[in-house]
Amino acid sequence: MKIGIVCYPTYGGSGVVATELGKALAKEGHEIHFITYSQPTRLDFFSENLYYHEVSVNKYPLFEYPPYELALASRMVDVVEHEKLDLLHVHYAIPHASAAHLARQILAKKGIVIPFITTLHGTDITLVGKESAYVPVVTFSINESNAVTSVSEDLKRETYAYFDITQDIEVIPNFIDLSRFKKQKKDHFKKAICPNDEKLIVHISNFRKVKRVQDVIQIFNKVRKVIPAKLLMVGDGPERMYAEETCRQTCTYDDVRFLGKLEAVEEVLSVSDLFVITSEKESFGLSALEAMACEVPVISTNTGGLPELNVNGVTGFLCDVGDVETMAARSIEILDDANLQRFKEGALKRAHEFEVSRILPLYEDLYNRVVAKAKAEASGAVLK
Ligand code: GMT
Repeated sequence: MKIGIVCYPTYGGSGVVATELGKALAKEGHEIHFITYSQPTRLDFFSENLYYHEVSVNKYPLFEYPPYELALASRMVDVVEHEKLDLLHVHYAIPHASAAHLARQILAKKGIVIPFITTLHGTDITLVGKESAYVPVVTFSINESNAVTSVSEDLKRETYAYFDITQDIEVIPNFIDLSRFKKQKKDHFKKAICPNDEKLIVHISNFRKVKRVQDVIQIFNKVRKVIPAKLLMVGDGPERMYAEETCRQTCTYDDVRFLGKLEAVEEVLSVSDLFVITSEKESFGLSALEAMACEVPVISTNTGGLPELNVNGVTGFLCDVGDVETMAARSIEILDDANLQRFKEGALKRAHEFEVSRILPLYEDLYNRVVAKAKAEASGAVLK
């Protein structure tokens, strides 16, 4: 099948999922065309089945806000027409779903049938999508999609609760490539960070407000009073500066390292003992799954889709948002040498349930159904 994938090419989870999905589909022999404004971060190699089409927006002086959505729709039209695509799969509702709808209409006028699938990732519904300025467009473009998927049951519930949705939403969770995300032997790295055999706690995110990174630091400060520990903060974003400031003030700065954005997160995860994710909202928690695949137990909040991934008492613990006291106590429990191995094994076992080879067929099955239905509808329309 020839599939166009539209996503944000940045470090965010939705872009990662879209890129990894495209790569996995290409391996299965599908022809994948990425349509976005810059090369997706994890798409930095050559494969005969992968293509990248850049969307460029001219910064004409008249435009205070360059019309990206229109440039994207036009590029979709161009790629569908010339590469003879069967399907568009857009990740993140805003503005990708509405641009796909526009492209589909333009192509229909040319007699070309192009169904589109929208995958909801989280903040496109839980934060940005709920802004009243976007609600009508988000609702409309979800309802107009040929199919809609969400990355968790919770996100599906939330979408139905907030928007007037007439469309079926299929849940297809995030997935993991276990050939890449696996515990590697990096003893020298562990020794360098934890010279006295301290336990290593890690947090990975885009440091947005929704991640509550200050909670991570509070938890760490409580844990290190009981267990010698170090903290690695991976990623970058608006809250990083405040987080660093807090570390300086609470005198833990020497024990905390801010590593910024890292491509090979699996190397850091390979030497970590505990992953902490304190988000206020989290539709799935791909970073927690990546940690689990590297045998790292997870302390998470019990919000959004996290309880669908992190199994309380088995792969880690689930705690109320902001309850740093309990999160610290549970962290200490996991890091206790009498328990740690059991949690590591639980985390890895659970990660296997989200292996890409298990999830990919769900997308392929959906693609086949959507394309077949669109073709049948089109031929029915012609016959009438
Ligand atoms: O976590 C982020 O802020 C990035 C965001 C995105 O849209 O790129 O991630 C969302 O999509 C990921 C992939 O489906 C999910 O694993 C994340 O849980 C979700 N983030 C939130 O819901 C906050």
